[in-house]
Amino acid sequence: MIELFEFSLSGNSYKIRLMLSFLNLKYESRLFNPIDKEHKSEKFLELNPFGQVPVLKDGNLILRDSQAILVYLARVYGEDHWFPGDPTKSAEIVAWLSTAANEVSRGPSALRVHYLLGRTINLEEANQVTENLLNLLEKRLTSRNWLATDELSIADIAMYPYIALCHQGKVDLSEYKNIKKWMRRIETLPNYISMPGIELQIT
Ligand SMILES: N[C@@H](CCC(=O)N[C@@H](CS)C(=O)NCC(=O)O)C(=O)O
Repeated sequence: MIELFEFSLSGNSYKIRLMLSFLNLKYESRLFNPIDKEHKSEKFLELNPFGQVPVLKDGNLILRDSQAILVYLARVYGEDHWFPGDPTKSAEIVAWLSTAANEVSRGPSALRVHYLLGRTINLEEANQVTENLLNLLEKRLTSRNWLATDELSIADIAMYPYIALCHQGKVDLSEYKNIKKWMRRIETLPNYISMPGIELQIT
């Protein structure tokens, strides 16, 4: 049995929900409310000493970190396009997983937490990182459908949530036409699921 420890409004948790849905995998959600601090309990720290969601349990295996979980799900349950064995393609995908953990986290994700939850951040830096990231994505998506390879991969899943939630961090995507088309491409895939806060490009 697969179990997912998650928050409903966590973009990193949503990445995994989305991937599980695309892979048509059944799982049991262990939904925490961040206010209850269950993710800091002794019991949960045994699963993830960082005290963060998401955590995935698959039988006896316990995995933390949304990027690592995406790799695992792709390799164990997914077709090759999700995380190809080809060294060049997989390296390109890992570069985007790193971007999701670094620039996305320091940029759009930080802005969202600031405006939604009032967390103190370096606003100037977060806005600068976000602007650089969006310009780079917009340029990259000029002549390609997917971020890392010619096919949908876990790079797209890792990057999508916090870009789709950008407006919650007061970032306007209306001028980023290629990014919007890429989001629409993801949102029209079979088994796509949304999360609270996402404004679909479909309409
Ligand atoms: N690199 C981790 C980051 C996980 C993370 O930041 N999780 C947030 C929710 S999106 C969390 O659990 N925050 C609670 C805390 O840090 O105390 C991942 O990608 O899974």
